[in-house]
Amino acid sequence: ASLRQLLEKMPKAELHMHIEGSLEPELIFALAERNGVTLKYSSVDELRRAYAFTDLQSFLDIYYAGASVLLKEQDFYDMTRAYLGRAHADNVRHAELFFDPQTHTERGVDFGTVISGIHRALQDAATEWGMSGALIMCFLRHLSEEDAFATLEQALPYRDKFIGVGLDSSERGHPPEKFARVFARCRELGLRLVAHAGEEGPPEYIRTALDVLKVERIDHGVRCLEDAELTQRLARDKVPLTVCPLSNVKLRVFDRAADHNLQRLLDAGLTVTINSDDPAYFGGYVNDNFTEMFSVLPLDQRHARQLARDSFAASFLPEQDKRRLM
Ligand code: ES4
Ligand code: ZN
Repeated sequence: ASLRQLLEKMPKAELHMHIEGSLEPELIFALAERNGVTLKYSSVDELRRAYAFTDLQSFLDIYYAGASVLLKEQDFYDMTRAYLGRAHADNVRHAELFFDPQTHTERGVDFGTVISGIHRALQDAATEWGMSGALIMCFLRHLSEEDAFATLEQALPYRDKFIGVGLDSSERGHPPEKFARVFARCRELGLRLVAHAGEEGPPEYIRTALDVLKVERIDHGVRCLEDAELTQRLARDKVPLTVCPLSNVKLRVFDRAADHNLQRLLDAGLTVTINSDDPAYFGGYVNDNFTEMFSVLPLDQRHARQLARDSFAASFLPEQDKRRLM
């Protein structure tokens, strides 16, 4: 079989996907209509044309505007169902999804509405497709530590519906240390910990995410290669990096796909996984991320199998489930 067929067919886990980033323009317009929300854009095409980003912030502004159409439990269900169906078609067998409660609670949507709709779609995907899934609640790092603590309080009645916490949104100027105390509390609660670091921010943020927040995976982390000592540590400790190639190109972390450092990360002995980040905004789902990288970089079948295996190894699945899926 061709390399492309192998990439598409091989079972994989997706570990870095913001569910709000899976809202396709068509669904944004359908939900806006259903909920009587007025958008700044007059058509699907006009909205899609606005997806010309210059950096992380220019994307986040549009991403939060798109999420404004989500009001009811069914909206969160429909969004998640659409993503899981698409992921199932890409042979994703396990998905760990980020969600951003503060984007919704700030607009007056109840925390329970958000998590119940998303969680119900995960249950249905498990029943219908045998897909497993889990939720990771992200704190928006441009907001305060106090806001993060208030969000954690709202989440506690739903503790059985999510497995961990993460940190996302504007990275520069919002170092991991800002959330040291809230992550310490989450750790005491037995939550799994991850954080976005080293996407636009410096390698130092990767170091403090590990040392201060005590995260188990780094989301993105591509800028680690600027620091040889940090790179060696990540390799030695097998800290997974959840890399999102098409995202990095769209947000100009790298100018072109061929400039992406994925091959160098692998050559450095790092544990890397391939993910879609915000697939509706960045031009593709997880298989598109694989096929683009394998078409522009000299990667082979062995790399493909390693990336698939590490996607399960780096997941928060129990060991026996990992072994079953790998
Ligand atoms: C995000 Cl690409 C990226 N980086 C940081 N925060 C995010 N939220 C959604 N996508
Ligand atoms: Zn992300």
